[in-house]
Amino acid sequence: MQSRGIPPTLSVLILVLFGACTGRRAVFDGVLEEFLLAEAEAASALRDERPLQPLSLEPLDPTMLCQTPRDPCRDAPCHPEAGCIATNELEYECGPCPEGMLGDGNDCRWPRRVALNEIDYDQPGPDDAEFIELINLGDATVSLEGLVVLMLNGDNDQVYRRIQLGTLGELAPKALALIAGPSVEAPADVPQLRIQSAGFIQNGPDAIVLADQDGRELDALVYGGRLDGFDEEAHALGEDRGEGSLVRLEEGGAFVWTCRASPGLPNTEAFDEPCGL
Ligand SMILES: [Ca+2]
Ligand SMILES: [Ca+2]
Repeated sequence: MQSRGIPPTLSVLILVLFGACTGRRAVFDGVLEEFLLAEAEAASALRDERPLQPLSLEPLDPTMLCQTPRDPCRDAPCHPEAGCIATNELEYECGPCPEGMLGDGNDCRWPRRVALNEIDYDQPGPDDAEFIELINLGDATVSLEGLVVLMLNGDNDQVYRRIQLGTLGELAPKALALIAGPSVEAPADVPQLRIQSAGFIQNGPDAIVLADQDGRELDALVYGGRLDGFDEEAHALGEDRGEGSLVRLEEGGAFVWTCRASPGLPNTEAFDEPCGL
């Protein structure tokens, strides 16, 4: 059986082209690799006495052989402010993201300024109107994809419920979103994630942590009592005593008790006891 490897004339042609393209190895190496693979396959088939497959080589475009090497940074794969550094003709590295931004240099983004805004964990009678209200404090619309609410049991520091927020979609600046029990009444245009069971928020002392997909804590609230391991600022200054809820009245401020829960609406006031006056 006769070898169907690279004919001698073709080998010479390859060497000539190689010489013409000295310093432009990237494209040439790819072409040469194709020839070598074809020849190796032919040798293997002869050795194994397998039928030879037709040798199919695409017609060569001479202009491709001597192209200027491809610049891997040509298509600007990195964030514009991170910068791109070509490490060879095929690979690149991105510089660090600008200060304050998150990401790996390819993708840089400002941190999502989503925060806890209100919680109603206790109602008179069955706790079927519990809710957690979230707010986008940033100046840009953000996706809630990847964010998670972790509900921690204060007795053992274990997460007793984990709620992924991706289904809430996007949140415009200063807009609100809700995780709400079955009896909560809220404006229809507020994104809502419904929990169809009463008592999904323990009455405390427990904690709620809002975190992103990298495990970074965006916000935290300790309610119904004190817990070790949390910043002083995370502890609510009041308790939800059936009526009302715990609300934040200013950005980053403490949670205080109010008689009037406002699911899906701005928090506007704090009330002292007694409620209903
Ligand atoms: Ca409850
Ligand atoms: Ca509210």
